[in-house]
Amino acid sequence: MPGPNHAHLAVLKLSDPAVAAARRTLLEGGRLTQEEGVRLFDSPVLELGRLADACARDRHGDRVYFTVNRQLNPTNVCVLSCRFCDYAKKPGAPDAYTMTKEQILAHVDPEIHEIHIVGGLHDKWRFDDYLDVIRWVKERKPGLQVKAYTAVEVDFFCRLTKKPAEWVLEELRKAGLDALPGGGAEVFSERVRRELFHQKIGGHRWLEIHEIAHRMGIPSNATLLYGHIETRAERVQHMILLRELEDRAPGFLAFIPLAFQPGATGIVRRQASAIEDLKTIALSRLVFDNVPHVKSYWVMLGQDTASVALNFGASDLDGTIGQEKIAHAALARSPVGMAEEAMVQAIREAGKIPVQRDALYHVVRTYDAGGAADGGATAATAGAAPGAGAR
Ligand code: V47
Ligand code: SF4
Repeated sequence: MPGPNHAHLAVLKLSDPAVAAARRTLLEGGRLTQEEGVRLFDSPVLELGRLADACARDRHGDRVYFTVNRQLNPTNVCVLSCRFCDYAKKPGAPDAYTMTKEQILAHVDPEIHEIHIVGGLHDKWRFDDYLDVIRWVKERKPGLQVKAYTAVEVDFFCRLTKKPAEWVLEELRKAGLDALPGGGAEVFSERVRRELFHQKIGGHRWLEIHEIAHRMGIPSNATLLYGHIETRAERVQHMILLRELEDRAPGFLAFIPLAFQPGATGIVRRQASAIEDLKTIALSRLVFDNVPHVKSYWVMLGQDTASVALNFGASDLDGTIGQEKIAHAALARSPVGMAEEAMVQAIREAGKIPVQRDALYHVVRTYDAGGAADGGATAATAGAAPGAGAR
């Protein structure tokens, strides 16, 4: 992967001394340390955003990526009880569900390029049931890219089968897995884990599973759940641990800060402010000199903040999604899905060029830059060769 040039960074004028110092560090090929990252959180948000936007533009020009995808959550039955999760239900609970094959296949729309599969740790399912979900989806649409099962689920499959992660990942790949999603990472802090998700794997195991996947050639994403009881120092520490993993075993496609939805969890009274969201997105872009994309996940940020974040270092808007369930179980106010035209329009309104991608960032279609807000999607280029991924 070629590193970014510094054309935008080189000409950027900044007035805040700490942000200007960060610019000099990055321009000289240096990296932000934990201490610098934490201090930058106190800098003016617009200065941080200008620096992060210059970094994103040096990598991707004005291109912002999205995909036409569906989220498939085959079951909300989960044997764990993470305090922040309003989605999971106990076996036998009145609102617990497990989809049939027909219900699963109904998510495989002909026009999608990616399916994102994630769900609960079911008390009755065997590993083969989870493999079947991928097999059925792949049989219905062989070209569809499958981003499925978090490291938490992979670890659960290891315990179900008593096999190592390499074996489990190879079976998933044989069934049709193309990439791992970034969920389940939460925040790599033992203090927070003890408080909010003590039954779930910790940071060490999450990082180990993604490292194994990357070494096997399976790319993945990484998330950070923020805006609950974590500190800013824990957020930056989380990013640096991921940056170190990417140095050791490259394979991350995108980093995705997930804004905690308080819902009925009682953990905090309200969601992080839009300023805190934008600072977290900008900081991510500045810390990750080795991960191609920072994703502005509109489902949890809300459409307005997600759109503004495209000028604060984010270069990806995830996808159209369809029926999102996890954030909406926690009362997220964003729509449950977004049409392709609305995605194109949001990207254009941010002054950027919409690019439709598949799960592995191969370009499906580039829309013209002319910001006509009529949603008219005129293809400038289409069907770029596989391998033309925007890494
Ligand atoms: O791991 C659970 C989080 C994650 C809440 O890889 C919550 O492209 C906010 O990881 N408020 C699943 N978040 C979603 C996820 C994801 C989403 C989009 C794209 C990708 C990708 C990955 O959702 C869980 C957990 O961290 N979560 N409850 C909540 N109340
Ligand atoms: Fe289960 Fe995942 Fe919810 Fe935890 S976050 S309770 S593992 S579905």
